[in-house]
Amino acid sequence: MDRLKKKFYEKSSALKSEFKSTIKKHGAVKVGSVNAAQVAGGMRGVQSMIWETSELDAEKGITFRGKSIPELKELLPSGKDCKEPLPEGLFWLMLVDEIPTDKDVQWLSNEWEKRSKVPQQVYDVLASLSPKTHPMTQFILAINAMQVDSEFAKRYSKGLSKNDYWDPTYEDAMNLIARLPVVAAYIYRRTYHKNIHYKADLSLDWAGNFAQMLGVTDNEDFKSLMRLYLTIHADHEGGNASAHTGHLISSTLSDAYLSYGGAMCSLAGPLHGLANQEVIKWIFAMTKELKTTKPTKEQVSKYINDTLASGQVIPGYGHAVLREPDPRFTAQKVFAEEYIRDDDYVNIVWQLFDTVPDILGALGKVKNPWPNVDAHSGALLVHYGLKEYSYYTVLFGVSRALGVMAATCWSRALGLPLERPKSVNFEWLKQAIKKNL
Ligand code: CMX
Repeated sequence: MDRLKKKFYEKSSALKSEFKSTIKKHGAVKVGSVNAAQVAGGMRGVQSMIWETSELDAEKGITFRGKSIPELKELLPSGKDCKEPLPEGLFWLMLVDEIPTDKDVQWLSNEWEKRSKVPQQVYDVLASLSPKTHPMTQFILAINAMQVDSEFAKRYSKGLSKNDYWDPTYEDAMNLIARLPVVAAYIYRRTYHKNIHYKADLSLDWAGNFAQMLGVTDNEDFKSLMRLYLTIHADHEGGNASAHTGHLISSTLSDAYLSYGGAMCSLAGPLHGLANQEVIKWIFAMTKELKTTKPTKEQVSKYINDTLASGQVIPGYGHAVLREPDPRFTAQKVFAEEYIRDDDYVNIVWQLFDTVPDILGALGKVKNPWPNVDAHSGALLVHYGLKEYSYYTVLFGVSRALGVMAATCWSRALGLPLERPKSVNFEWLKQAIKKNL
């Protein structure tokens, strides 16, 4: 048993007994209530899932095992000659609730390197797809094609004790995370760069290597951006659409590849992860229409109002939970202030930050007029030459695996059951409202 797995086993066994006995003893205790708007409105705020790895607060934003993004930047080991945290460290923290040492993180980088061989059939599946296929569709199919290697599926088919579900789930989680950058970079190169590929550099960390395989080989700042990007997108507690989809699928004992493929179908929606492509697409359309990359505040305001008047949302703004600017937006802004000087698209992102909230606020119905994570990322990627915005959600998807996979290990270790909420029809809801008025 490897060192991280052993640590996870010890921690999760202890919590499992406490979890089981607490629910057995106090399972009937009421811990909240649900109103009619929550029943009808996408279950906003309904507490109905155990998710150990991170927590989202409407005002403070995301914390990973209680640590904010600025704290992660202080506490987690960083890359060679780089100030940004390594995603390996965040995975370690999310999985076993301990800040890893440099040595731990080095071990994890090596471990993922060892596990990174992608099954041939993934390349065969991708070869059968037109390069015009949306990169998220390619990514989802590739993840599902990796299922051929699922340790969980193999061991389950031979007869696996419930107490051991966590073990092959850990193996699948580690293998999936190790392989995602290889697959994602392969999709990028086949789609946009004539199928010319870059080999992994064994001396690099997980994110640095991903930057290398994408083909941005000569820019250390881009590697730094990837380390930050893959850290801050990693988890957003369990209720967001992609994490929740993964959680639901995995509750049926579908393995990590099938459940993560499903999570990615959810991330590919424009109200969720696809918003990162929509933001820069919208900014490009704005600069094209205005015939300038240095628009005035008046021009920007008019463009925002025109978008709203056409019945569309402003991509990158608003959130189902947050009620303040997203700390992941702020982390990217801080990065840009430090690494990038006077870039027109970055400047537009900041101009939007100065303009959009007042306009959305004045509508009187938008609960959160502030930017979310997707408002900033495109301009940073464009700055480093990654202009193919249809690819952006794949980057988000590589990162999100860290949180969803760590949480999936916990779900199997705690023995969480099949998810099965109750649906009702409108008549039931009307009667319930009448009864409780
Ligand atoms: N632009 C215009 N209108 C917006 C808006 C935006 N950015 N955000 C919310 N609204 C509107 C909603 O469409 C809704 O209008 P109707 O009542 O006419 O249907 C109203 O304001 C109330 O919505 P809300 O309660 O504030 O927001 P929701 O929780 O329903 O939705 C979200 C949240 C993110 C889907 C929404 O803010 C949105 O569509 N944002 C733009 C897309 C986006 O950036 N998504 C990425 C989110 C982060 C991520 O998951 O990656």
